[in-house]
Amino acid sequence: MEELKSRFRDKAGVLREEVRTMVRQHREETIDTVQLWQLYGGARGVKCLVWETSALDPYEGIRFRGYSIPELKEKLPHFEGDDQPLPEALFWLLLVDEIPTREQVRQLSVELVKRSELPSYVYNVIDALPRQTHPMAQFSIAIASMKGESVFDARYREGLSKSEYWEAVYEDVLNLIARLPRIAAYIYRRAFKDGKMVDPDPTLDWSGNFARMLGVEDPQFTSFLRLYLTIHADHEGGNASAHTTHLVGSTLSDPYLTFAAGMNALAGPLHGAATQEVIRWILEMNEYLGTDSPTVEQIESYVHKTLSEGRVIPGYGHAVLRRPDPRFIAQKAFAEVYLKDDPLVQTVWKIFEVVPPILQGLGKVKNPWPNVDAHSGAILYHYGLREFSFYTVMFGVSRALGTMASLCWSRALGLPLERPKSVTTQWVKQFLKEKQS
Ligand code: CMX
Repeated sequence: MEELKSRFRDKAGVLREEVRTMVRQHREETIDTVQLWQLYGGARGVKCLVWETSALDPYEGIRFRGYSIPELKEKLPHFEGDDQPLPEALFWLLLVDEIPTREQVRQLSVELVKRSELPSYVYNVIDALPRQTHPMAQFSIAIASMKGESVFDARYREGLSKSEYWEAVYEDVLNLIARLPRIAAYIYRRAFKDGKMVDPDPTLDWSGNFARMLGVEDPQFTSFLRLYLTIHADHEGGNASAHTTHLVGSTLSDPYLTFAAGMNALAGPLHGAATQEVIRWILEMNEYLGTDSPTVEQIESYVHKTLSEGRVIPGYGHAVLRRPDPRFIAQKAFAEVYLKDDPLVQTVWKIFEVVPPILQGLGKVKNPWPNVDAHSGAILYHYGLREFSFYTVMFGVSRALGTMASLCWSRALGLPLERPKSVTTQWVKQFLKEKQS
């Protein structure tokens, strides 16, 4: 058994016992109560699921197993000659709550290359779709098409015992993570380039190979990609893609269909597709204004125009965060070093100056600050990935690390089918009436 898997087995055994004892001893303990606004308000703030791999504080932002992004940048092993964290090192941390050594990460990178071969029908599935099919639809379909590869499904049919679910899920999860860059790169190259696939290089890491397969050989881009794939990996369990994955996984649907479901949630413009919407919005603004470098005043008037049309400003606001997103800040810091003269990047920074006071002035927006999606597209665009409909696929490749590590935990802890209770408005009215009488 490979080292990561055996470490996970040991950790999972311990936590499973702790949780069982805790639930037995504190079964009736109340944690928050749901208020009526939450019932109709997208369940904001309702604590109703367990997610071991990360936690989101409204003011501090995300912590992965307790580590902030600056701490991850310092503590996670780097690829030789680079100063950005390795996302597969983050996966190790998320799964077993330990910072891996450089050698452990190297072995994991090699393992991922070994598992990265795609069944040939996956290419055929993608090829059967019109080239202009949205890349997220292609991504989801390609992932779902691999259901037949699921180790979990095969072993479940043979009568797998519940205590062994995690092990079969772990195999699927590693295979899926290994394959995602190939799928994403094939979609990109087929839709927008020559359609030829580049094989991965076993001496490279997960991100290095992804950059190579995309056809972007600039080492600075690879370095950014390592940061990008690390910071997009996880954002606790309540966000739509993570929660969808958690929900579908709880039915014991296999990890391929489970993750594809999460990707369908990520594809919405209020969630991961905001990354494409930001660039679309900026390019539309530039075209409208007839410039590549709009002034602060010009941006201000365009923001007002967008709001007056009843549209949202993409890349701004968040359901949980109440400060600028540390993932935005991390990308800004990268761009300040390497891309400070890029006009699109400069526009992103001017938007950061202009939008928060305007949104604050509306009096209803709870978080006027930028989220992760406000910055990422401008950096990808700089390195030549100008086809912004592809950006959410990049986000999705990263999101596999957190959601799939969490899927392993859900099965290791034996979490049951998720099934919250819904009520009708009639029930709510009756409830209020009885309370008032
Ligand atoms: N521009 C304009 N209006 C906004 C806004 C924005 N960026 N963000 C919030 N609002 C509005 C809401 O639409 C809502 O208006 P109504 O009351 O008229 O319906 C009001 O402000 C209150 O919303 P909120 O409680 O502050 O925010 P929510 O938790 O309901 O929604 C989010 C959060 C992200 C959907 C919202 O801020 C938004 O639409 N942002 C733009 C899209 C975006 O960037 N999404 C990416 C989020 C990060 C990610 O998941 O990748």
